[in-house]
Amino acid sequence: MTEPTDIQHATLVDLGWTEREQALFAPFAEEGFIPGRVSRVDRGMPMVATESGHVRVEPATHLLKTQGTGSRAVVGDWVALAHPESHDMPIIEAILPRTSAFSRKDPGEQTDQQVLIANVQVVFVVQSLSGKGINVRRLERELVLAWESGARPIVVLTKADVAEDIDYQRTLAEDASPGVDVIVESAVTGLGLDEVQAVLHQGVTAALLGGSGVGKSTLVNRLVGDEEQATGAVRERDNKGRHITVAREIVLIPGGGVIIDTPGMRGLALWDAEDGIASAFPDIDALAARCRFNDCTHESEPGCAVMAAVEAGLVPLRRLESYRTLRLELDTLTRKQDQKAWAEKERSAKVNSKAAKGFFKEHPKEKRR
Ligand SMILES: Nc1nc2c(ncn2[C@@H]2O[C@H](COP(=O)(O)OP(=O)(O)O)[C@@H](O)[C@H]2O)c(=O)[nH]1
Ligand SMILES: [Mg+2]
Ligand SMILES: [Zn+2]
Repeated sequence: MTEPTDIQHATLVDLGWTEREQALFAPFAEEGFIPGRVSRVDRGMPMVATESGHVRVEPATHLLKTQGTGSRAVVGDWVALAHPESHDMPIIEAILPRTSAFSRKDPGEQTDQQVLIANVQVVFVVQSLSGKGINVRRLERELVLAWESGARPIVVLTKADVAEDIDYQRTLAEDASPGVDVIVESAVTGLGLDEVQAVLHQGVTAALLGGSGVGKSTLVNRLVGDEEQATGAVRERDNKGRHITVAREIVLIPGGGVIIDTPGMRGLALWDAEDGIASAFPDIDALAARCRFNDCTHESEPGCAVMAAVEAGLVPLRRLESYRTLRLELDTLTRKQDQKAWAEKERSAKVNSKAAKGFFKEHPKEKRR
């Protein structure tokens, strides 16, 4: 059985629509809105796959005004479209509630969230085994972000055909990702592709996360089996003539399932990743609960269960250092968020007191009441 991989002719089910979306969409269907899924966004302009084609739509400006940047449609979102006669393009009227959202701190802002992908069940965290090999620090950070999204992470180690020390690298990856499956893969020999394929089936949306050049798009091409069809329309060539992914995009997998390829992401700053850290470091998280002090930083406090475990050789010091670095980053973000919230409160208090003064000036005592 082969599902169409052409997004132009995809059904909603091909796109990942389930009973959940059906139920959420019911009130919009009554209003005559059309359902669709955001397949890509180019400079704020979304493309939406619907049952009657793949169309460019207008962003939901009215949503932005009333609900702020959190209401911007991202790749993977299910949306309700309207097409008033006065408009060239359909308009996003509503975004269905998300089951998961992959976010980071907006690289351009001090304290803003940037949602990148919505409604994925699986995040493939991709690293290359070739060259210098896997980057454990980066892997840990990617796992925190993947867990935080609400999706299930799976580690994929690529380029096994040109790698050395595969077993050693696999052990490093496994030690850095407790409770997470690790797949060793090669797009050249086909090793591990069946394990990736096994995760993908109808109703499942997966996203690829990983640095530039680790082999994400190549993996997608192998899964789809037809390079041009998979990515030809949305890939561009860089100055060396290589294909590069320029936008996050939805690709349909033959046999069912949807995968979202992403351009290599450089800035992966954490955003509200409290739960993500706990899930990515279940070993340290469990130990931390036994420290004498609630706010133990696991550096020099007496009665620190984490340091005791490191000293006993149960947890590598390197892993504790990663944990501390990520915690510190999150705590710094939280502090900045608090400061911003405080400043906003002050400002609105000032505005209010100014307004009150104005009121009393315009309404002298005797005229009030
Ligand atoms: N030897 C080998 N090369 C690969 C493999 N997967 C990808 N590559 C190569 O790695 C380079 C980057 O791959 P690409 O898929 O564009 O990486 P992306 O930036 O993560 O999408 C390309 O030259 C690919 O041909 C693999 O499994 N084995
Ligand atoms: Mg790519
Ligand atoms: Zn401690």
